[in-house]
Amino acid sequence: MTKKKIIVFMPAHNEEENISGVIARVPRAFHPQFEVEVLVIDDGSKDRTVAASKAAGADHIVSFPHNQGLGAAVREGLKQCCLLGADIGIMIDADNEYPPEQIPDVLAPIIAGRADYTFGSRFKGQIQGMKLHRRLGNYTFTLLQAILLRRWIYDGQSGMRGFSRDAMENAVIVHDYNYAQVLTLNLVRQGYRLEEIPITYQVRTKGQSFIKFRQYVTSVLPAIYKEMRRPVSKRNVNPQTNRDDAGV
Ligand SMILES: Nc1nc2c(ncn2[C@@H]2O[C@H](COP(=O)(O)OP(=O)(O)O)[C@@H](O)[C@H]2O)c(=O)[nH]1
Ligand SMILES: [Mg+2]
Repeated sequence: MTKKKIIVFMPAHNEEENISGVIARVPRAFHPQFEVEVLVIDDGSKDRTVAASKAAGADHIVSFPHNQGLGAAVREGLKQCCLLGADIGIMIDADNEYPPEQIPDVLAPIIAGRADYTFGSRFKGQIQGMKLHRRLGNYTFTLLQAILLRRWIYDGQSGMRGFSRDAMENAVIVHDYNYAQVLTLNLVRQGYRLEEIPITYQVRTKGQSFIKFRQYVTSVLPAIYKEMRRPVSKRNVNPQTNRDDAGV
């Protein structure tokens, strides 16, 4: 029997100190029906991110010649997963903050066919080292998404997310700077089923976060507005529980 494919992809910008640790921790044989491959999207790194990824055993590396932004890198990751024949995709930050050991947990609802889009949720799990201002920022942007989607969300900025093939094919990321909020607004509005799984998160010990408060707010808020103004057509992903279809 030919196996199905899971691709674990990592957007990375100057993560030479962290990425090999993440790649080494990816479980490769946790499910008898799936093979697991690793894809790195190197967003114009100026350090040894690519060499470190190769040495750590990455199966595929796509390099942008110039830095394009995290939203552009995740968009490319989803596209490459489809081109490489993945049945399921999962992104995980390359900075060693999220637990690759929990990839099976985060993918379980998709493998079981009960969800199309999953998060490793820090706020449902355990957090080590997150500063208060980051925590408040996370709460605020998560609450905004919950209000816009009229459903509870725990961790709207998670850097660990699983996707069904269908969700990967139809996801739209409307800006290049980031993906966190607009991707969820897009997929949930299309009717894809979201589930959040508790994970353990450890703030990075090497390298720096790229997030600067002013740039984040001035990039993310207009993108959320742009996404919410876009009409999306509801996909028939889950006729049983899809509220719009409930009375049909
Ligand atoms: N593609 C891309 N990825 C980036 C960029 N800056 C950071 N990243 C990656 O995005 C992920 C999250 O970045 P990070 O700076 O840790 O953000 P934080 O976890 O929200 O503080 C990591 O894997 C980074 O390597 C960028 O300009 N482009
Ligand atoms: Mg990080």
